Amino acid sequence: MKNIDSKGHVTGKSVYLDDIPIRQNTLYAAVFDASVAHAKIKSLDLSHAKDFQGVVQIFTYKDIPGENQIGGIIPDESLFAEDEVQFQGEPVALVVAESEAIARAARRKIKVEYEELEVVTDPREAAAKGLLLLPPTTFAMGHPDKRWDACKYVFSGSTEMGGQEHLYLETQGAYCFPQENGNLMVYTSTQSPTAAQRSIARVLGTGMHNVQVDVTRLGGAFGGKEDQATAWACLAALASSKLQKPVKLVLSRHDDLRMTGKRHPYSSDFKIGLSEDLKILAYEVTYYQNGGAVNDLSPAISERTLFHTTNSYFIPDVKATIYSCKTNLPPNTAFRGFGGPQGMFVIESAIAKAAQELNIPASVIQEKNLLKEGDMFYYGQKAEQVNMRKSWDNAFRDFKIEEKKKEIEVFNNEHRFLKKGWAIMPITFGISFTATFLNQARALVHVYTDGSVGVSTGAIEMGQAVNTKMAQVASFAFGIGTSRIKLESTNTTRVANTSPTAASATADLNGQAVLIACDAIVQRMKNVAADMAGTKPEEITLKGEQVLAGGKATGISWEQLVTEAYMRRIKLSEAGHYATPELFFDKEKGKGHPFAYHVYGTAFVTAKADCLRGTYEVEDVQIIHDFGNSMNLIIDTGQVEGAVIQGIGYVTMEELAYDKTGRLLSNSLSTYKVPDIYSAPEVLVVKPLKAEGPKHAILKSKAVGEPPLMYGLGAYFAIRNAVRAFNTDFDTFDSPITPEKVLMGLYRLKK
Ligand code: LUZ
Ligand code: MOS
Repeated sequence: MKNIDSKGHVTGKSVYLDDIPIRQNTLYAAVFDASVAHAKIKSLDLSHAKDFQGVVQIFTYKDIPGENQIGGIIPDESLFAEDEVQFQGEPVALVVAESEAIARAARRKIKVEYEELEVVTDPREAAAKGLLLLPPTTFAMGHPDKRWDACKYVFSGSTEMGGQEHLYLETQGAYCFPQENGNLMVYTSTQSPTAAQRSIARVLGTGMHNVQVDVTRLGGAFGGKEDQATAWACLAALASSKLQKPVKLVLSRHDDLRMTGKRHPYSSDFKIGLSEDLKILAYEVTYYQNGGAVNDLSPAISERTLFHTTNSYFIPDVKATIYSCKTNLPPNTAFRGFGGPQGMFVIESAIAKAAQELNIPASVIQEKNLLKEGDMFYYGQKAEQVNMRKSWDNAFRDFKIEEKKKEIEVFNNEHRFLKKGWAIMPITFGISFTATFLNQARALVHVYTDGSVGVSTGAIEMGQAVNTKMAQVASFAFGIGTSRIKLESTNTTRVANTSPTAASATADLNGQAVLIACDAIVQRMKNVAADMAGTKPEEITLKGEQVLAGGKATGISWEQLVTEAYMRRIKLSEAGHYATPELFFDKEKGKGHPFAYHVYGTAFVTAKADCLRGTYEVEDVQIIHDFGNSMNLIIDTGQVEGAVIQGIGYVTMEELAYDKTGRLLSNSLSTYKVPDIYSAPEVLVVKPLKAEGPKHAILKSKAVGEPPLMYGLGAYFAIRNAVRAFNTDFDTFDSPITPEKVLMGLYRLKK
């Protein structure tokens, strides 16, 4: 089944925030933001901007009727700066005017005097100065300290990993208008309508029941709208509520790039110990996470880094510590993978380091330590239905990796300035929000009298086709075609207290809620059908829009059944609630069962480097991916392909640059390059692993959003290996591996 949105997208009829028809008297807002990264505000002069023709009003923190507070996990984030700014791009004032152009022109007339304070942009410097967002967190199993002596080989090193801009096509924005009795209607491009609703209520000093948030779809998000969509919704809501007029606030691309946080850069230290036969016995890692100025989602992202510290390997003695460092950058935030890739990059670097010192391919060490059924993850969860080994073996078989390795060796011997490299990237990714309470969802299902069905859930459609999957679930439950099913917008009055659409878990959580709601309706309908067909409800099945009894046709159609149920005054609506069972986690101990299940897979990646120019190509990416029993292989494969390209961009060409003053230098699409079709690998193969899906996955179809992003890390190591085939002194672990770094590395001498 195709994405139900395909036609709308291709014809341009799909509705995004900017497609919502404008109401009369709509005003437009622009954010005036801090131009320095750390300073006291000595004075703020709004007078010239206020006098600007067409300006209606300018808001600052002084105009907030409730609290100037939008922190999601920890209340440390103000909506507007008060007397101090902490990053360039921090909102200081909101200009509301008759047009967007006027609002943006007028904000330039605002004058601020700053008394500049020390700017810290580097996480290690922040840690050294005690600038932490949170106390450091450690997860451990066993005692690496006591193991080093027993190890035949011990290696240590450091890694750097840059951040990543989300670059959703649709920038952040919101459109609000007042309703009767002080209520507010909010359209906003968010992964988390409930977070927007909650924060708006807090800022306005009102109840959540006075704020209705509605989302049709997003033009992409990738985590960038999990927490960071909230500010813009609050700003538009504040202006709309105060002025009692519709107010629209949409960030320009430049404003969005400058004002919003990104994936967290990490700087890390590792120590890895191996036995003579290359079993990893001990691993110790310290992460310095560049958190930006406030917490945002950093505590949860830190946790996921800790959870993915050992990637796809069993290691008996592990200790991992993370410092979430407070710097004067925009608050870094959720991004597809959510701290996972940063953790996996370090263990893969540690293995690569050991391999290069031992003069063997990293895959030899990887292979010997792959997670097996029943192994204990170092956070206390037992590994079950482990498909790691299987995906690895299938990759070797299906992609003829041994042959490919030999071909590459021959190629490298025959070419002086062209070198190829290869790498294998295994992934193991935990599915569930690491904050256990978020693993819940609700759905509201109506069967109308004509047999058509309306489904509302807490899931946000953001291009990942979750609505298509929800339609498939309802179609499966009712035994009817998807053309009868409509997915409603996500609206806080229909489905309340939603968890963000995040953590790859949205189809699972909301799908189960849809299934529960549909099944309750089906149960009631079966009673009616049994009565109509003169049999028992257990005998009834609904299939192909027909009622079957004992598997045989009854001649009763779905429509007839619905009509009869309605005439008998049977309830044809239901709200389903789902909470993932069996999850728990003790944060103090760092132990528990945080994930419903894991997603596994193996990617084989090859790259070619031009060792005169420093340029490179990722040639092949071939993947065995564990979809479980995919309910929609077209959509799921698309997710893998997109994630792989995004992952490759992350570790190759996407380089965020801030200067020492905390100014984003890569602040436009001419200075921040994302992969295009020319940088996509020539060969991208995604083969599904044949494996039973776990019971907590919706219809046994595994979560697919984030895990495959981490295959992209294989491109880093493949390119690095290609360059090392030319110069083995190129020995750093510094992502992204830009062509500049490759060029500088070609004739680099080991320190
Ligand atoms: N968001 C979140 C996430 O709030 N908690 C998570 O565990 C998570 N994991 C991945 C992506 N987003
Ligand atoms: Mo996310 S990184 O918002 O699943």
